[in-house]
Amino acid sequence: MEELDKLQQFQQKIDAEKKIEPKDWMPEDYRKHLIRQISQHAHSEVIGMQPEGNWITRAPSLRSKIILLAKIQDEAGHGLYLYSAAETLGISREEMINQLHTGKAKYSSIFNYPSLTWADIGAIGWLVDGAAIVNQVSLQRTSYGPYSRAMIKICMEESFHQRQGYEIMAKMAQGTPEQKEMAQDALNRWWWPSLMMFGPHDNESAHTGNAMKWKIKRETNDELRQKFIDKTVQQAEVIGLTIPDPDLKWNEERGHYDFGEIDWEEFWRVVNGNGPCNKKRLNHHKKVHEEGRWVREAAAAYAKKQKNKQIAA
Ligand code: FAQ
Repeated sequence: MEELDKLQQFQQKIDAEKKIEPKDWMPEDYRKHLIRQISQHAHSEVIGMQPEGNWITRAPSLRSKIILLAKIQDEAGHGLYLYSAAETLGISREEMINQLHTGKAKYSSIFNYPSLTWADIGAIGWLVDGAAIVNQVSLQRTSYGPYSRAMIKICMEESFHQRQGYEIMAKMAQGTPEQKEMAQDALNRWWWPSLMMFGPHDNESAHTGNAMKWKIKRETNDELRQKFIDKTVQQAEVIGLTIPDPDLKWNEERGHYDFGEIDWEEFWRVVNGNGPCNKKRLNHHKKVHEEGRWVREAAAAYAKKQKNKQIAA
């Protein structure tokens, strides 16, 4: 009875749009659901640095190099806010990294595609950050306080990222025919994987039911995907690029664009570890994590020393 009362009060709080904070009572399933989603979100931010890091040394100008460096550094920061938010739910950073390394925890499918040309850096900023913003703006209203606050800060930075990418695409689309071709080729390769970022259709999405009931998610996978498409089609038109979907068509009645079917086989193949770069991304993370062990140990030893000094004083 006591447990039922607590559950009822918890749901009432959620329904009244009140935030759940780390020390509040919460059902175990809510806690686990959040740890899964927030830690996977954090891993995505950190693994997401790899395709862009590939181009730091080859950025075509000092200006673009500085901007790209700042953007990638922001992604590391986003990962840290999110790991901290997940830690408030009672899981350690070490455990989360271990779950990533053993394949228990996922990260976004999108980062398993290669960044082959400089135009890909434009496409990542424009489409991948653009999709991330649509999802994260919605998550600003998520029911868990620390996650919601992390999202507010992240969204402010993310809008610069989207513009950085769109600027690259716009410049290339208005450049030489070869540059325009590179921009179109990048759009062709990144469009469908960007739509996959929103996850499976709602009727195939195992977690959406609970996520919506607990207001962890505020909009479903399909609703967010549609929002992203509606926003992005016009942006492509403005810079003279063509979205690679012959079925894309404005539907006056629905007030939305209709679009073609996503290749779900490809999606699940990538999610299950068999995309073009899955092994490379994970192996790189493991290697760098091991190489950085001494830094973490030194920082922890220094913190301990400072604490002991304070206690002695
Ligand atoms: N990739 O039942 P659902 C960024 C999994 S941040 C891989 O629908 P849910 C910034 C899902 O985990 C990008 N796996 O799941 C940036 C579940 O498996 P599980 C990351 C996927 O959680 C830009 C299973 O399929 N953003 O890009 C994917 O309700 C540039 C069933 O799916 C976030 O993480 C996928 N695309 O909905 C950084 C946002 N989709 O866990 C660097 C927060 C689904 O049972 C450079 N997360 N799965 O093993 C979310 O909004 C949700 O977790 C979804 C998935 C929408 C991703």
